[in-house]
This record gives sequence, C-alpha cells and structure tokens, in this order.
Amino acid sequence: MKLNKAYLYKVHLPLVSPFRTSYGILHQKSFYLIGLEDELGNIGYGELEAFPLPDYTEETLEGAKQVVTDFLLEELSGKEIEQPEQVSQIFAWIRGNEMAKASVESACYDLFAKRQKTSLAHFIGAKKKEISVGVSIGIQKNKRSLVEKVRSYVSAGYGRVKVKIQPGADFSYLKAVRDEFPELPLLADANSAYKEEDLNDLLRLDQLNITMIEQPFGVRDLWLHAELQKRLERMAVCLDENIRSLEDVKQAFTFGSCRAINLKMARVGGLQEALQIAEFCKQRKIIVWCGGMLEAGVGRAYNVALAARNEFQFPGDISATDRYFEQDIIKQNFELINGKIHVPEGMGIGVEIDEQALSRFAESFETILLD
Ligand code: OSB
Ligand code: MG
Repeated sequence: MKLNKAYLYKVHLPLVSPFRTSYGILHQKSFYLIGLEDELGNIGYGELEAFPLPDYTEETLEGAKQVVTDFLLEELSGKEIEQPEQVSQIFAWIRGNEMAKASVESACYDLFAKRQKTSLAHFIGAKKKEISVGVSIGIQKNKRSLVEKVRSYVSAGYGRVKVKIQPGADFSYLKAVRDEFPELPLLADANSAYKEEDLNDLLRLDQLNITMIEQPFGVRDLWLHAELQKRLERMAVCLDENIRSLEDVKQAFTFGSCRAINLKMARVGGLQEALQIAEFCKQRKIIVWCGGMLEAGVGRAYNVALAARNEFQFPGDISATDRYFEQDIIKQNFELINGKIHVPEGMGIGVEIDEQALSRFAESFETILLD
C-alpha cells in the first residue's frame, strides 16, 4: 500500500455537559480528523486525541498536529507499506508523541481492513459482536448532584460507573453513591491528584467496595502506587496516565504497582502497541479494560473494535454517543442496548463520515499531497 494524500480537519464538538476532572474542565471535544488516501482511492480515518492543553499528557493538539505533518506523514511518504505493524516500526525513532503516532497508525489499520474488505474488528481478531460498557462521570458540584447523575446513567442502562475524584471530593462523595446504590460496580479515578501524605485517605476508600482506584499518584510514579496496592485489601490499583507503552506495563507489573490497566489505544501510540499490551495483561492476569478520552465517532469506533477482543472482560469507558454529543461527525450513532454497544460490521472502522456535520463543526481543512 502507498499513501497518496492526507486530509486534516480541525474539529470542535460541543459536549452535552462540561466534563470536570482533577486538572480542569472541558466544554467541547477538540480534535483533528485525519483521512489517509491510498493509491486505490480508499480512505482510512484516524482521530488525533491530544488535548488543547498539555494537562493529561505532555502532547498538545497543535503540537501533535505538527508532529503528524512534519514527521509522521513525511516518514510514510513514498513508502510501500506491506502491513500495518510496519507503521509503528517506521515511527519508532521518534520519541513519545504517542497520540500523534496513534492517529496515523490507526488510520493505516483502517486502510488495511478496507483493502481486505473486512471490518477492523475482524482484522484485529476481535470476536465479540457487542461489548459491555460503563460510564465515566466528571467531578460534580456536590454529593446530591453526583448521586442524581449516577441515577440517570443507571436508569439509561449503564451497569458500571466510574466517578472522578480529588482531595475534598472523594470519600463522602463515593459513600453517598454507595449508600444509594449498594451493589453498583463502582470505580474512582483521581487523574493523579494525590500525594504521598494522602495514602491513608485512599486506604479508607477500601471500605466502600470500590472495584478500582485509577491513577491516584504522579504520572511517572511506580513506587507509591505499589505501596498503595500492597496495603489495600480489596480494591485494585488501576494505572492510566502512567502507561504509554508495553515497557511501562512490564515495569508496573514487576513492581506490583497495579492489578489493572486502563488501556487507551491513543495513549500508547497505536493499535499495535495496544494489542501487545492486551496480550501481556492476559498472560500475567492483569485486568485490562478499554478507557476513553471523550472520543468522537472515529476514535470511538477504534475503542469499540479493540474492546471486542477477548482480553477485555471488564466493561470499558466507552459510552453511547448521546452521553457525549448531541451531534457527532459520523452517520451512525453508538447506542446503548441492555448495557452494551454493538460492534460495527462494515468495512474498516465501520462508520461513515457525516460530511454535513463535519463541515458544520470543522474550523479548518487542509490537504497534503504525499509522494
Ligand atoms: O482519565 O480516563 C480518564 C476523559 C478524558 C481524559 C482522561 C480520562 C477521561 C475519562 C472519560 O475518564 C472516559 C470517556 O471517554 O468516557
Ligand atoms: Mg483516568
């Protein structure tokens, strides 16, 4: 396969409600939609997930876009690509920049699946026809709003809820939810908001029958996470921001820093790396589940296909389209049916771009010729 052209759309999609984490508030999902055209005229799509601010990881949307155009597309230009696994190899000399790499690498997977006239899910060996999913709830202004928010998602059919926490909005907030929903599978995500002196506060959460505590400490820390995991009786420590590669997972496993991994294809540099991590986790009996970053339709399609593989037994942060957006840029909506989302069966990612919606939400558009 050879790439002829790249299309880049900068898009802003308003969120149905603002999403607050320990590091900030998002009112819209901003991303680049990247289309790669091959010599046969097929188009593979990728979503560049880097956030406008370097707060979740170091990448920024504009910086990552520059890495895509100046280095990644440049590297693929004029090359014969025989299989999608080659792409991450070609990019290997470029350090970090995982989200930039993932946007281009995943689009190549979409192209290869489309060239074979098969679905991406089938192409990557995913067998499930539908996947169990949960929902991630941002920090609310008080306990009552949180309980009501949880109630609305539970009645919509979500059977597993993740609640964002930070110091001052943790134990009592989670207890309010637990008192109201005694059996609900519940996770807490701190997005790195805690420090060593908070260790005892986090140990208290173990009383609330919480399945996992996600990324409480620093994004490069393995030691404190290991200390916490050692002292917890029931709750699993789950790493998110810490994990950028298979190597990171191996180190976390070796140090006993976690019993679970929130795997995001975009955060680990692409599908190839994500598939290897999933396989490693299965072998070592680490719980692996598919996280999210408020993806729009294209990014969501990748998460759904990945989560359809058998390594993923725990419900992911992959909610229905209407939990995020009133209008997405794809023609199909992902819908929640009995707590599950159907895996697209069409060719490649199995979703089509809604050109009208795209032109409504796109701020800019450019075409780059590759040869
Ligand atoms: O920490 O998992 C996270 C969204 C943006 C950035 C980081 C995270 C999240 C979520 C939302 O928790 C998951 C989703 O897409 O529903
Ligand atoms: Mg997280």
